[in-house]
Amino acid sequence: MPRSYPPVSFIGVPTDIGAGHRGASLGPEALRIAGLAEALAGRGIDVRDCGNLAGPANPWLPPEAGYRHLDQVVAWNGALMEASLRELRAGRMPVMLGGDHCLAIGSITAVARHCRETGKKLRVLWLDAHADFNTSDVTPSGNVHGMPVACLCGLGPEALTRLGGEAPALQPGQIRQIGIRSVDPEEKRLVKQHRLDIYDMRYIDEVGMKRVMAQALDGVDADTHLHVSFDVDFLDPGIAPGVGTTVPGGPNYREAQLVMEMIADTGRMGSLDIVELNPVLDDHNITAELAVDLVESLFGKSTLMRD
Ligand SMILES: [Mn+2]
Repeated sequence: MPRSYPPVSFIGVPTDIGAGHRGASLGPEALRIAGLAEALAGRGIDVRDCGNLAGPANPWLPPEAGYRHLDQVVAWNGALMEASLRELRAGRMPVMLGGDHCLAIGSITAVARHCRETGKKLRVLWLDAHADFNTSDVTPSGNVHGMPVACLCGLGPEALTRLGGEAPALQPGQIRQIGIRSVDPEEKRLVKQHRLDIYDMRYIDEVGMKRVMAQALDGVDADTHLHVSFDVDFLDPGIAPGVGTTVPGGPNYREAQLVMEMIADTGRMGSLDIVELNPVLDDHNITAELAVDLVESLFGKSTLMRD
């Protein structure tokens, strides 16, 4: 029997406030144009598109005290946290249409708070080329999209680490990072110090994606809320050119499908971010269409009836 999914709410967050290239602000509309709502509705899922959140414009300024646009980043993440929490409390699954990856701070802070309120265990799967564990001391750029994991773990400005009141929102042990292949020099020291569980591309090459996913999902049970933070730059740029920070050597199409299908098999996904899609850099929206294809797999699309 096909698995049934909770009702889904799209929350569009049209900003590139934490990014190093302009254009991720157009991501929500590109995902809509690629047919994301229709694809999920076609699988029998109740989809409500809540439209786009509003927030400050991108002033495109250099860093101040190690951060670019910190006030604007806080404003967007605060609005997103409130919107996500509202959907979670209504029993719906928030699907955040980004926007750049700094928005995971608001999205995951809401999920962490909801899990504390409902007594659920939280596991975050971070699909990305980058570890996103920079701090203001070590960041080469000041772009906050390179810092969300550190902020969620309590390393960062109070306005972000305490977005949900309690800090840290997450413990490093709740996160599994998959597809990582670009970590800044000082960031390497930080992820080691904080013992982040990182399945980098070398490890994926050595043991294979199936074993990687089995390990990353180990311990996920009926009491677990699984949050998937899908940075589109996770994918190999050969199949997904529409992102600002391409890094060669990412998962290919089949590996990415396997990741999504194994997550779907758990039946525990409770929230999702789709971030860093940059239509300005894309080729006829093919990266958005690929993202939609992969998200369908996250929601249980498979070639055969498997159960
Ligand atoms: Mn990222």
